[in-house]
Amino acid sequence: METNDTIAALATPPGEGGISVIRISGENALTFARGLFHSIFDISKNIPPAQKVLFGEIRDPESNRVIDEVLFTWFKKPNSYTGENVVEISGHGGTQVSATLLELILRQGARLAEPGEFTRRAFIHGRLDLTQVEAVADLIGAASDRALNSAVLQLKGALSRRINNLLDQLLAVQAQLEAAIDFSEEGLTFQSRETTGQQIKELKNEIFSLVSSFHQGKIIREGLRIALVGKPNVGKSSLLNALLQEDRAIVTSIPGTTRDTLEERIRVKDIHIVVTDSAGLRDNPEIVEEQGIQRTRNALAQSDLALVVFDPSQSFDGNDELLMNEVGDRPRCTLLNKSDLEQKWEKKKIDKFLKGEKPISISAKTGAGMPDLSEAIYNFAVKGEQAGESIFITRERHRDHLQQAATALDAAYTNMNSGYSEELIAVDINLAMEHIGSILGKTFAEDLLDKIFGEFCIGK
Ligand SMILES: Nc1nc2c(ncn2[C@@H]2O[C@H](COP(=O)(O)OP(=O)(O)OP(=O)(O)O)[C@@H](O)[C@H]2O)c(=O)[nH]1
Ligand SMILES: [Mg+2]
Repeated sequence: METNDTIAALATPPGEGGISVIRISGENALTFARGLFHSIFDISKNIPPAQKVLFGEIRDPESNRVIDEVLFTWFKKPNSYTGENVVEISGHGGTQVSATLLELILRQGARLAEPGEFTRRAFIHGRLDLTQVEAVADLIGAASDRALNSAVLQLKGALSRRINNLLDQLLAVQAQLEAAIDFSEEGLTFQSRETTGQQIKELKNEIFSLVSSFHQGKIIREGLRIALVGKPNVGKSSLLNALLQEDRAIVTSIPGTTRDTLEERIRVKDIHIVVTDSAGLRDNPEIVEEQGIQRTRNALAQSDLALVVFDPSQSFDGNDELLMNEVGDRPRCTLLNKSDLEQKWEKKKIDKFLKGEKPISISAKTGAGMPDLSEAIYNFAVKGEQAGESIFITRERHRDHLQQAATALDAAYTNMNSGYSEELIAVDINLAMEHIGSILGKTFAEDLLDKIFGEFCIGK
């Protein structure tokens, strides 16, 4: 992608609004704006004061027709979002006004920006590292206060500092190893192998603790994914409706009512949740139902938490057994529904599945027990935060690099203890450093950038 031309785009959403902002970035940003913007402060002859707002109007240079009254801001490189010369023009928010304005700027010689290209330039000019770029996308997409908070922390460089700190420590270990390699024959003594080994182990543990924050980080960024599972007719769809407080899913007394998966969003306190209702699990289903059950399995596999629904008012059967097998050891919250009806079996029937977990009695019909369920969901969602980790890994990309770095350090530590040479250990330390560096974008592949910037809209 060309990076030395001047780009322009509408930075605000298209359509009618209070204002619309057009952003121009690149060497010629001011030159292109000069022919269009007129105010008491004559920018055709003078450089406008940086980061100060000027009031004036935009005129079509060919007809001299006034297009809009605007506010004009000039950012001189490198003190701008992209690190390049930037002009921002805020006009009245209207579809035609902003289209005409943009058209005039493009006619001066600017090129229409690609999605995310402004942020991409900020990255290329070192204004943001890759974790901060991702944080910009997360900030824009934040659907809850917690997601916003985490994105801001990351944008402010909290994760970058932690990662840079890891890099510094790895570099120090590397230096020790190099010194031992280079000067070993001169009889000089350095830090002992034990001490270096200990440092490697501590770094590995620190990285693992970041890796394990991903579970929580993902919930913060994307919301908690919950799958409602149970045999047919236990009241899964009724429970979805109760959680949503509206009649969203079809509920009937006929087992096998739900065929397709249904995904809905709810909020428990400040937790953003995606709940999926799907077909009841049972043996020997019909063809359509069979497909539905496959979707149930997918929903279960993708969930962070399964709400496992039993109905003790019906007899306990092989489908309840099937359910317990399907759920296995997944994180779950076990529910005994229809508490308003007479119970046919006792909770001890499922003791081997519960393994000490206390099931929650609810009634999707009367609403009994629903506050307990909300509380349990909330506690599950925030449990990692109470453990005190303040920085969370929110992206799989980060998790994967950290995981691989930790694996490399693990190998280095084992080799250290088995008496292997410093050269060999240095190879693994190097590998760990490459992975950690990749998180910040110190080394990257173009297609990775395309993927990351592809998340952005035009104008960002
Ligand atoms: N008394 C009582 N009836 C309930 C309760 N929850 C659900 N039901 C009834 O149980 C029947 C089945 O409810 P659904 O919500 O359709 O059950 P489901 O698990 O989604 O069933 P499938 O979609 O067939 O797998 C309906 O007649 C509901 O009205 C409850 O808490 N108490
Ligand atoms: Mg249903």
